[in-house]
Amino acid sequence: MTMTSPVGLSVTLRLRMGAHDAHYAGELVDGARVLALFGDAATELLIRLDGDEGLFRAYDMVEFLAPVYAGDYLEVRGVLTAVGTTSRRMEFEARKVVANLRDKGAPASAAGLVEPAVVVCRARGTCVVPKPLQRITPFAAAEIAPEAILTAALVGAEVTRDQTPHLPITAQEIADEAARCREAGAAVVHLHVRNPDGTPSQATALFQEAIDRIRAKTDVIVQTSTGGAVGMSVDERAGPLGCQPEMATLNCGTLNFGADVFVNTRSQIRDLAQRIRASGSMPELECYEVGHIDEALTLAGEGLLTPPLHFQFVLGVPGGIGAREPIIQFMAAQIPRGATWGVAAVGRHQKPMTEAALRLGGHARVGIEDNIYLAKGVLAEGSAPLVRQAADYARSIGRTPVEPGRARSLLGLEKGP
Ligand code: KMH
Ligand code: ZN
Repeated sequence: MTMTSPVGLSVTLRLRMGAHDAHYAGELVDGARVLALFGDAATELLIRLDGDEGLFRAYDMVEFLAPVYAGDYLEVRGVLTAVGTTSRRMEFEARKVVANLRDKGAPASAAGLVEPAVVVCRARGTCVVPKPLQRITPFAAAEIAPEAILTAALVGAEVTRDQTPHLPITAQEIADEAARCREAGAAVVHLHVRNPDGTPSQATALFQEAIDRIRAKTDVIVQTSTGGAVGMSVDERAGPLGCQPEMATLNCGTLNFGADVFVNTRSQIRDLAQRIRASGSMPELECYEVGHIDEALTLAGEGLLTPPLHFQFVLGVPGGIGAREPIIQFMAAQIPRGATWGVAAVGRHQKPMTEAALRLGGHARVGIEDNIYLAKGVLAEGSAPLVRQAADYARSIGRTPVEPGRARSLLGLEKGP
């Protein structure tokens, strides 16, 4: 992925202040002239982002820090700091890089470089581009990678057959569903298993049976859960690692999880990270809060995770971070270059957040673990229709759902199934 978000997009203008810009005595350039340059930088950012000049709505901070004279060269930089539905937040800085000498003894034309450059003005403001004027496919200008990895969360630990008759329970039902999801565009299946009575299990033998049956039918990447169900011990949760899965989840922090608490203490996270590494699996870093990203980065700093890192932002869990587009942008902006990210949003948030993630250059997870409805009041007949819906949307904005082989190389997964 060349760029995960347009946040950070910058433009630079450099130009000379002439005698016509000198408004006050002593050839002093007025501050409004510098603000006009900030306006031009903002306009270029909007053109690059939206294909429209947009409107400057308000400055919320302006600081004039040094005088500007005729003959000065100014370098003006504008940076995009946040993108809302129509609003675009920016920061600006103007620096004097060349100045006329203005020395009594020197010729009037004497000038030189200003080193280091002097900051003459800083500002922060908000521009607006109304939706109908956003001509460019959102964020196309930010070089969104064309390929997208779709993950199908087939089973989960919380959904019951009372809620939906389309929940797969037996190994064969799970394998059939995995194959249907692969057909619909999924490259990865996020796997939980159930006991015959439908209750959640992390038993190695049950996972092995499901994985064997999946392998007999399809080539998807199998990503086993190490989250299991709320209340399970770390030993129990680590059961599927006995199958040496290609990928395994690593939950990066504790949170309120509906009426429960999903406990992942710092020592438990480290314990599971070590067990995942020992099993030869690649961790998928599940982050339900911004701080969980920092915890994952701390683990990487401690040498417990090895890049390339793959993050899953889990949004909309009651008690966890909200499911809103600016949250995705913010979370995506926190991860290091070379890392990949996806979004898994729960319930009614699944469809809009999947679409937002795909627009923003991320990957996405759908499936009945997180959401049982295809549309309002319409139960999804398994996870495959949800995958198909996401794949259709991806293609409609120019992104291609990849096959498992390509997903393996995008994720940096060395070993195959
Ligand atoms: N069932 C949730 C408590 C994971 O798979 O790692 C945890 C979960 C995350 O589903
Ligand atoms: Zn899960």
